[in-house]
Amino acid sequence: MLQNKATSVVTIERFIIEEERHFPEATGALSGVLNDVALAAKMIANKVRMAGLVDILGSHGSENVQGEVQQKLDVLSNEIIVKAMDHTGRLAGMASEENAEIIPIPDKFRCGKYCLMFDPLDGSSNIDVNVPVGTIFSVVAKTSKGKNATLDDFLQPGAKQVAAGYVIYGSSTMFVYTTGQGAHGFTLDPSIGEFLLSHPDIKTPETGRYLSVNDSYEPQWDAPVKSLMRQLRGVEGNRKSLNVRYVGSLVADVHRNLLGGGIFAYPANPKSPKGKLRLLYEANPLAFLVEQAGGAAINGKQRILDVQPTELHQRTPLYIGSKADVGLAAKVLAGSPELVGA
Ligand code: AFP
Repeated sequence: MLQNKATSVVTIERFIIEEERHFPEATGALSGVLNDVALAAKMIANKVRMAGLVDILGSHGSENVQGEVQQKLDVLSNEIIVKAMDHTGRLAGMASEENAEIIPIPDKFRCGKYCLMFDPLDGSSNIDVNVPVGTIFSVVAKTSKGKNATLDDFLQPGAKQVAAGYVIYGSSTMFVYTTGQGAHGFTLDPSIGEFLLSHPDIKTPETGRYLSVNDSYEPQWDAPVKSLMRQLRGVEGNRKSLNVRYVGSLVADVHRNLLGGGIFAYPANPKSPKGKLRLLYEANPLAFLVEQAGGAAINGKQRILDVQPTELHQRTPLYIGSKADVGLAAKVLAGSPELVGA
């Protein structure tokens, strides 16, 4: 943890500008995108903080494309991000977990060279019980020729991401991001409304302390997944047992494991044959970030960042965290039938 002096804090804006200097050809557009996401995050943080005080809790009544009931804050957060990003001239299109189709840049605004994908408020079913929630985002460069982004621009493997990160709305609000130059964390100082550098160059431990998995699916897991979980818990094989910690809010689980070490797993099961989590909005950005911190992420048979996406709302099994723990998962799961076609 960085000890800032009150007079020498590093704001996220300053850090992003200083990072940009490593790329003499940079136009500043990507820095602008990151700053815009940080602004949207502050607005969402404000709404999340007020959630218990104003009457915006509970289901909004509509269902998103995944058939899940939306919370009001999902809708608000989605709108906040779209409105913060659509007019800047830096993006050629957006894709959100909450929208079935690509979100185009309105005709009245200029288009830019980046595409933004995001899950505006992940873990939103936890809001009613005051559990941390998060925003996850991913940025790729547009590769198609026209003015507006096309589906193919969004369907690039995670290895092509130019930036990714998450915001955790917890006991404090943190913004953690990477542009491929390490993973860096900033904590929101609400008194001045700025994200301040608090966790420069995060390195996740090689072997973890925590295992995060929803155990209630155990009867539905296949044999290799069951064996992996038993090994991670130290009841099979000769590994030291991990501590089980599962919030059920992906950003909170991944954030804790990023700092403390460990593995988060969301295996496939018959109800979710390709897992529950989304490749583009959740797995890819978190995989990029965790790899930059020295960790790893796989779907069980291959590195998440190498998966070629085929659809916008594609789901994937996910095993993410400390290198040694994810390495064990890769070994144990090799040949697991759940992964066929994943
Ligand atoms: P919600 O947004 O519906 O709360 O889902 C959260 C989530 O997508 C992710 O944040 C969790 O890791 C995962 O689902 C939890 O799923 P289970 O309840 O099946 O364990």
